[in-house]
Amino acid sequence: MATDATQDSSKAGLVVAAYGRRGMLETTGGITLPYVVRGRRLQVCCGDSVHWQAFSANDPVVVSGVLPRRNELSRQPARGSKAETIAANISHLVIVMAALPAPDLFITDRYLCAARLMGAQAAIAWNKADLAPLPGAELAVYAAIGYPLFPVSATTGAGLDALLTWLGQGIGLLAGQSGVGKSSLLNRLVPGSNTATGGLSAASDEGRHTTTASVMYTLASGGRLIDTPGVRDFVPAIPELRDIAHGFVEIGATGRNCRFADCSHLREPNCAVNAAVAKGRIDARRHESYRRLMNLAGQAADNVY
Ligand SMILES: Nc1nc2c(ncn2[C@@H]2O[C@H](COP(=O)(O)OP(=O)(O)OP(=O)(O)O)[C@@H](O)[C@H]2O)c(=O)[nH]1
Ligand SMILES: [Mg+2]
Ligand SMILES: [Zn+2]
Repeated sequence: MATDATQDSSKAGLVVAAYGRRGMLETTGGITLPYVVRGRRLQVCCGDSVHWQAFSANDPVVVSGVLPRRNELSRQPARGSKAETIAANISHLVIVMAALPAPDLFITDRYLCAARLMGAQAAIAWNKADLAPLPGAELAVYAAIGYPLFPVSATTGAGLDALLTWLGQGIGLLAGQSGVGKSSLLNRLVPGSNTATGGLSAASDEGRHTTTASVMYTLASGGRLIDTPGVRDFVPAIPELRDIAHGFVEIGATGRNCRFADCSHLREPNCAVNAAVAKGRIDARRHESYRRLMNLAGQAADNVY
């Protein structure tokens, strides 16, 4: 909250990188400055709009307030742990996938769920298309429920114009498994950004977790793009279990026809969602994905509260 009494003399800024109490912000004039957060209570993350003041030319500027967030992407790291905010004020979430590391569609579903619940547009970028073409059959379910699929290559640059057009002037965020090429895409889209990239582990074909913090860059279009650390798993922080159904667009829509208004679409009688799964109108794996997330989020809630 921007409640600081000194806020009148403070200036506006945009957090482009946050490392705990410190980070980098961009002034309204487009200058990037190091900052430190005042006080213990203020939580600052990449994408936050903040108030800041300069007290001495040699010290980092001091962030004294955070404007209300339009939304935030948060994850539930482990049972009983507090949710971790990855970034705030996101308009477009790009889930990056590739043939290697092997895609985990459950992770994709959970990012899509998080995006929908936070009110961000979402799309899938199939990277490394130079190595393996977009698996149309496997990903058809996503096109069918309305998500754009962009085959791209950070190596050749193929497909990036379409992705850039979709991103527009918003604040985009690259999410996905470690090693799918998020930082490589960022480097290709923002020449000179020199973000570190890493190979895959020879033993496991998994990423090496090269990126360790979310960092925002500016695209030539003026839009923004945030590179995030890759994940091995992703469980969105969703306080209300009943919201999860609305994060799965086809389940939320079909669920309006269930017999019980508070139907969880798991085992209730006269569940329109279960009927649609039985008829093949809702993808059974997506429904399984929904069921698993309900279980995981339920366990997390049991442990936190
Ligand atoms: N052939 C090919 N290789 C790519 C492409 N994009 C990335 N790579 C390779 O994939 C590996 C991982 O790339 P990164 O950009 O570090 O992946 P990341 O998603 O940022 O990984 P984390 O930071 O660990 O989450 C590197 O060896 C890249 O060279 C691509 O389009 N084609
Ligand atoms: Mg990276
Ligand atoms: Zn139902």
